[in-house]
Amino acid sequence: MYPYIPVDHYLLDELLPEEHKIIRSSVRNWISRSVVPIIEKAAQHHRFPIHLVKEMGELGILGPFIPEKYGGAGMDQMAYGVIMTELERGDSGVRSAASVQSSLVMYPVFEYGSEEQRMKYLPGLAKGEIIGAFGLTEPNHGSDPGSMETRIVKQNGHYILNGAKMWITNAPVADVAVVWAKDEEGTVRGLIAEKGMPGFTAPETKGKWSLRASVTGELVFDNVVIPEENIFPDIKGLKGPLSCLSSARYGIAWGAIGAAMDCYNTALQYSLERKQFGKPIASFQLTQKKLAEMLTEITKAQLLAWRLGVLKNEGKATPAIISLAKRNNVKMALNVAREARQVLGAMGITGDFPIMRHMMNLESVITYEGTHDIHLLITGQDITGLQAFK
Ligand code: TGC
Ligand code: FAD
Repeated sequence: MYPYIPVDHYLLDELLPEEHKIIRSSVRNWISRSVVPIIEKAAQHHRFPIHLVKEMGELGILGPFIPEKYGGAGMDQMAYGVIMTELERGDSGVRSAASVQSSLVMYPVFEYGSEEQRMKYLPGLAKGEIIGAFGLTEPNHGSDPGSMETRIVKQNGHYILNGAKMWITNAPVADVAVVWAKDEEGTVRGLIAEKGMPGFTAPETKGKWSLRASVTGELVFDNVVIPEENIFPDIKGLKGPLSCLSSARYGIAWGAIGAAMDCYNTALQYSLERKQFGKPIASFQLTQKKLAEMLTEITKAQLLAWRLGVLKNEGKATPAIISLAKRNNVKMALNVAREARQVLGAMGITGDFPIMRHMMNLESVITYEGTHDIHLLITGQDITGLQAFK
């Protein structure tokens, strides 16, 4: 394993305020100290290192954009992005845990929850003492969540929840789940289900070849009684869950760069050391082509993420421009991982280096939070005004 040398070919550091560099360096050090030494084994053994969630809470990086009053760090969107890049340098599964907690659980509780819900859940989520999950996808409805079948029905002052969610990050270990379901009028509503509610189970999805250091499962609801106070009062319609996705997709656009940088860094250092035909393989033009193209694509993705961060801070980042960046940067990272693996030859397929793990992880990242093709269609709709989904 090589020392980590992050890419900054266009001196983007000069654009980052000191406070962002401080948080970045604390996350970077934590990844080097607490994640890198254990993550390959966790992935090989298909085990989620759950203690990392509490450690992220202690670092103050869960819900970093949530106001301090509710236990968050009160930081801006650029800080959130910078944190995500560092986390995904460690592993997409670690970034996933942080994405779900921050963008998919804390964000809706803060944005759409009552004051009681905010005070009840946010401080524990920020500390990593409570683990959250987000249930939108169903067995029959992935790209098209608007057709969801999960239902709530009002009865004697509470709601009865029935249905199932699938492919849910953290489901088996979650204490709370933000769940999206349709009411009797067919309107999408959000609610908080708690572990231990009778009729609520969360079986694990086993045998994944991707995100093996992250835990995934189902959320199954069989006549679960949901008290009225667990329903989000302030949001109705599909824009509720989709706005959470905008926050998470923004983080992923930054995060994927971390995985790409780790792969590029590994390939560069390996190619300078490895000799064939009496020379370092880095001296061959074809290796240099791979390295030069990786660096170029990482740099373009960094510029995209940085500008997106500025726009997000200014409230100008539309869902469509977030989609464009998520799509571009994840595909970039997957391409970089594939090229980097080739530079290492046979060694590239082993767990001695992080590349194969990143590559397999990125196969999920390119699928979740909207597939590569769904994001293309979102961009298509943005530029033509015509939607091609249906
Ligand atoms: P459509 O009619 O386009 O939109 C319905 C309403 O929502 C608004 N909207 C958004 N608002 C905020 N953010 C967004 N990204 C939004 N996209 C749309 C829209 O303006 C409209 O508002 P209103 O006021 O008019 O009602 O909805 P549609 O049914 O046609 O669907 C559009 C489509 C296909 C783009 C959408 O359904 C979609 O994005 N599908 C992909 C599904 C997806 O991404 N699922 C992700 C599940 S969560 C996950 O994967 C977590 S991984 C976690 C991890 O480990 O990191
Ligand atoms: P489908 O929607 O069945 O799509 C299959 C293929 O058809 C894709 O290639 C897709 O692009 C294509 N397709 C679909 N519709 C169209 C169209 N209109 N035009 C052209 N092509 C189309 N979900 C959650 O709610 N919460 C989570 O925490 C969560 N975590 C996840 C963790 C992992 C590891 C994974 C793999 C998934 C997770 N998901 C989660 C689910 C994820 O969001 C969905 O897998 C994703 O939205 C795609 O849905 P699907 O898998 O059902 O694929």
